[in-house]
Amino acid sequence: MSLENLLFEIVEGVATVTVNRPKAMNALTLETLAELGDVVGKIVNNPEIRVAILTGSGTKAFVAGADIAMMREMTPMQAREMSLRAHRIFAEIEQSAKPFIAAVNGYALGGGCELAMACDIRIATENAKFGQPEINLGILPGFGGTQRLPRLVGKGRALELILTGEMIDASEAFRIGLVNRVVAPGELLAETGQLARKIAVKGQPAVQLCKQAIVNGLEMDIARGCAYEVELFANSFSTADQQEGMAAFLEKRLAVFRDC
Ligand code: CO8
Repeated sequence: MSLENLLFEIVEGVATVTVNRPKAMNALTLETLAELGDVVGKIVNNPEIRVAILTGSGTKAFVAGADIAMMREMTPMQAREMSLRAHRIFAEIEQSAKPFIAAVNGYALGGGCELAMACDIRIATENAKFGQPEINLGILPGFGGTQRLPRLVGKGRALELILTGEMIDASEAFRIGLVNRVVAPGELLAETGQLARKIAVKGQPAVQLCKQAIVNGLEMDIARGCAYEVELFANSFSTADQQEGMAAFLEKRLAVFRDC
């Protein structure tokens, strides 16, 4: 698929996907979603890619939501179809064994906030703004916001954001745990890249088992989650990386992981 609305590059095992519709604040159309689905599939299936970064082009917006001009004429069936499509892509990001980092460079509203929340880690610039303004359009969040936001920040804060439709700035997003870190705008890609590379040099089986344990375990009660961890932990002892990691520590040298 040729990419008209996204930029995609891979450097040293780190893929960067940039939503590139700056004239519409990087709002997501059906075409943009189709391209995103295609690129996420490539990231998941390409063994050279170890970590992915999602960001928006320009300095104003990460993604200002689904494209309102496009949604305006939608029937309920079409809205359902678009919501389902996005849910499938966002679930693929979440369920992928590879870590996805959202580099939030401006407005992350509606579907944009939901895309950032489907990622595993969020880093925002000082000028970033987050919100679920769907209520002001007479609809509700349709790309997972009603589910992921309360899981990230708690029921009360999620209800307040979703029912008022008000935006919060990056420092408030940091305070409530919606983002991991806030950085100066000029430092976003360097900081995010540095974090991605720190993860990319780890042994991939361990990275993948950690993500699996946390993402799936969060949906379980604590007893089942801990039992799940026991099984994944045991699996990690069947890897060459476990032998290498422990031998390297005892021999006082850096580990050379082989991802197996
Ligand atoms: N859709 C379409 N166009 C947009 C969008 C959007 N979401 N956001 C901005 N634009 C366009 C504007 O229309 C404008 O276009 P033009 O220059 O042609 O007039 C251009 O981008 C620049 O925007 P502004 O002039 O408004 O710039 P400001 O700096 O004044 O404001 C804001 C920036 C605050 C981001 C403002 O544009 C805004 O509030 N945008 C809408 C945000 C919003 O409501 N997002 C939620 C959309 S709903 C959603 O995401 C639901 C997801 C689930 C969908 C389910 C499937 C059907």
